[in-house]
Amino acid sequence: MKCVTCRGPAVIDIRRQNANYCVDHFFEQCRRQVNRAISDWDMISPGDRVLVAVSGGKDSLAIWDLLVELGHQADGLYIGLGIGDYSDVSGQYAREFADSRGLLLRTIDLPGSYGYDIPSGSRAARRAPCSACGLSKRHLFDTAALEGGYDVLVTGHNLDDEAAVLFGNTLHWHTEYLGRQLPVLPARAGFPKKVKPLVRLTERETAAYCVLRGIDYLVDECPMAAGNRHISYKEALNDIEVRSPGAKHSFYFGFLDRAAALFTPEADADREDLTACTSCGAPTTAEVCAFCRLVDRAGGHHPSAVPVQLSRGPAAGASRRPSTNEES
Ligand code: Q46
Ligand code: ZN
Ligand code: ZN
Repeated sequence: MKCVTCRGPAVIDIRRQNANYCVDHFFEQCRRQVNRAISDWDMISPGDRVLVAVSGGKDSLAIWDLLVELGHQADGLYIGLGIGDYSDVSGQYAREFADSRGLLLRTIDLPGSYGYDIPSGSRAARRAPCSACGLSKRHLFDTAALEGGYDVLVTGHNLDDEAAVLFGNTLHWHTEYLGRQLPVLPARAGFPKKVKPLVRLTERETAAYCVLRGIDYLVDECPMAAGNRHISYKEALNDIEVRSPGAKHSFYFGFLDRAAALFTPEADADREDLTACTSCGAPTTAEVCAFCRLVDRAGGHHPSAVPVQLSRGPAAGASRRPSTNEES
């Protein structure tokens, strides 16, 4: 197997491109795909302050690494969800990555600051764990990006994620979601600009990128993911991809090119009636936003001070700055 660029020994084949790459040209390929996503959709401008939503998994660490490699000023935000060992270990991977590169990692501890964790909070609130978790993460990432003065919030959604969500939304014709399933959502009152620069790479490629770059990440699936339909959609698409390489790519990018705009009026109309939550000020269609209602039902509370902790680990040779709960 030879690299398509230099004819040296290849370490990975990418069937949808009918191409193999050596280590260096695979890195170059990953950077090129991320750069292309950023420029095609105007995701990040030079000098933007970027906040990366970091889980400790391969995708979020790969995109954080790629953005820094591409010269962007990117901090990370990790949310401790209180999902037992899974959260403890994922937090360690996020901190180790930041420490090894001297990057700024912000952290929010959900149980410590809001008084509930995902397993017990979702039970008390009678919500599926991933629903309570997704709602909590969206609210906290959005709020932290706005309060931290960031220009853009980056998430590590890759092509497999986006194709699987598209598959589910199409299967059930959730047209209001289809109109919002874009790689960029512009900033609006109460929401930061949100972008997904990994949409041109699959999760196999982000995993290979981490392994080849020496990035340690949490391989285990979240224990609360069992029964999540998203996983079965991914498996179905993987089966199709084996027989028809490139199917995921053409499904997702064909949707963006030819169909997404048909659904945006419905998605936009959904968002016209937003007012400020009387409890936290976040945009909502009700008097109190879904996050504040979740906190109440989960038996939690709202923190009196900004709950974001900052830490910048030492790069090689640098001295560690102690964590602080003050905004920089
Ligand atoms: S962390 Fe949260 Fe995921 Fe775990 S509970 Fe579900 S949504 S599966 S990305
Ligand atoms: Zn090569
Ligand atoms: Zn609220």
